[in-house]
Amino acid sequence: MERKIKVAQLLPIAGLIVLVIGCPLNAQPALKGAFKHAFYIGTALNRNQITGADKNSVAIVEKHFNSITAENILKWVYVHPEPTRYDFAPADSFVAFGEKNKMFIVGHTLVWHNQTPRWVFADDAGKPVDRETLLQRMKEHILTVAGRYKGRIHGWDVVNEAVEDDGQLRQSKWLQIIGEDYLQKAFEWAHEADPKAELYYNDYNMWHTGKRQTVIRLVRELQSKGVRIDGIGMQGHWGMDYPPLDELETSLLAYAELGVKVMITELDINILPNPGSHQGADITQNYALQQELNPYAAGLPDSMQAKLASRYAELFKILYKHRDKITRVTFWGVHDGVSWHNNWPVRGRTAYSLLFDRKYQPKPAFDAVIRIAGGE
Ligand code: 9MR
Repeated sequence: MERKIKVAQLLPIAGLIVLVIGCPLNAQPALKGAFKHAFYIGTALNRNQITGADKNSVAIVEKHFNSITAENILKWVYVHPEPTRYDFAPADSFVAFGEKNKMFIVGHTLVWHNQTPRWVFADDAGKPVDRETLLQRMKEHILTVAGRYKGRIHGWDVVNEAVEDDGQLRQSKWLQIIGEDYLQKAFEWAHEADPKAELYYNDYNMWHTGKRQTVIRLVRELQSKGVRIDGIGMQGHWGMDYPPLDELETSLLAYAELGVKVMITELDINILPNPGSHQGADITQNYALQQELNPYAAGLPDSMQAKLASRYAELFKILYKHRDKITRVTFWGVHDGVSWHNNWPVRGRTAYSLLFDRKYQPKPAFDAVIRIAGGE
C-alpha cells in the first residue's frame, strides 16, 4: 500500500519531465544552435539595442545570434560627424556587447556614398576637394576607426555599394574625385589599420548579372595586385518574387569561385506592395493610400504568414545547401518593429520582413528556417 502511493506521487513529476523533453514548443531552439555547423547567424543592432534600453530585443539577440553588425552607428556620419570630431561611445558599447557574448563582430561600413557628411568631399569654401585631399581624409578615417577596434571588430564592410545593377561603377563622389582606385586604397588602409581583420565588399542585388560581372572583375583586380579581400557580402534585401532562386545560386557560386568567403548580409524579405510612383511618400495622412500601400496595418493574415515562411524556407534551402561556401547569414534587424522597411521606400508602414514579430515572438518563418537546418 505504502509503495503504491509513492509511485502514484511520482507520476505527475515523470509526466512533467516527459512533457518538457518531448515537447518542442516548450524548448524553442536557438537559431545559432540550429545553424552551428553551417554558418554564423547574425543580426543588425540599432542604438536602443546597443545601449540595452530595448531589453526584449537584447534577450533575443543573446539567445539566437552569434554575430552582430552595427546598423548605423559606425557609418561615417555618426562616428565621424565633423572633421576633428569622432563619436565612439555607441561603437564602444556595440563592440563590448559583442565581446561579452563572444560574438563575431562586423563593422559596417568604412567607405560608402550614403550617410557620409558633405564636409568630407568639400573644402572650406564648399568646393569639391581634390583627389589627394580626399584620399588623405579617407585614409585618416579608416586608420582611426578600424584602428581603434583593432583585434576586436572581426570583419569590416570596407566598401559598400560601389556598383550599379547594370555593372557600371556608381558615380559617387569617391569615384568622381579619386577615380576607380579608391576601392584599392580603402582595402589597403583597412588592412593597415587591422592586419587580422577580415575585409569585405558589400552590396545589394548581387544576383544581377551586370553587377556580378563587375564585382568579380573588381575582386580579381584586387587579388592580382595582392590586396587583401576576404569576402563578399550579398545583401539580402529580398522580396517574395526576387531574387530568382537560380540567379541567387549562380551568383553565390560565382563569388565563391573567387576563393573568398560569401556571406548573406542584411537579410529581410519585404512582403509590402511596391509603391511605384508613391516612393518616398508619407502615407500616414492619406487613408486611401494607407489601404493600398499598407495592407497589413492591423496584422498579418495566416495565409501571408505561411507565404512568408515558405519564401524564407526556399531561400534558406539554397543557403544551407551551400553552407561550405557561406560563412554568415545576417538579418537586417532583430524584429519587425525595428525593420527599416517600416519607413522605406514609404514612411509609416507596418512591415513583416524578419523572423520575430513586434511582440518579440518567433513567427512561422522562424520555424521554417529552423526546419531547414534539420535537413528538411
Ligand atoms: O537600416 C539602415 C537605416 O536605418 C538607415 O536609415 C539607412 C540609411 O540609408 O540605412 C539602412 O541600412 C542600409 C545599409 O547600411 C546598407 N544597405 C542598405 C541598407 C538599407 O537601406
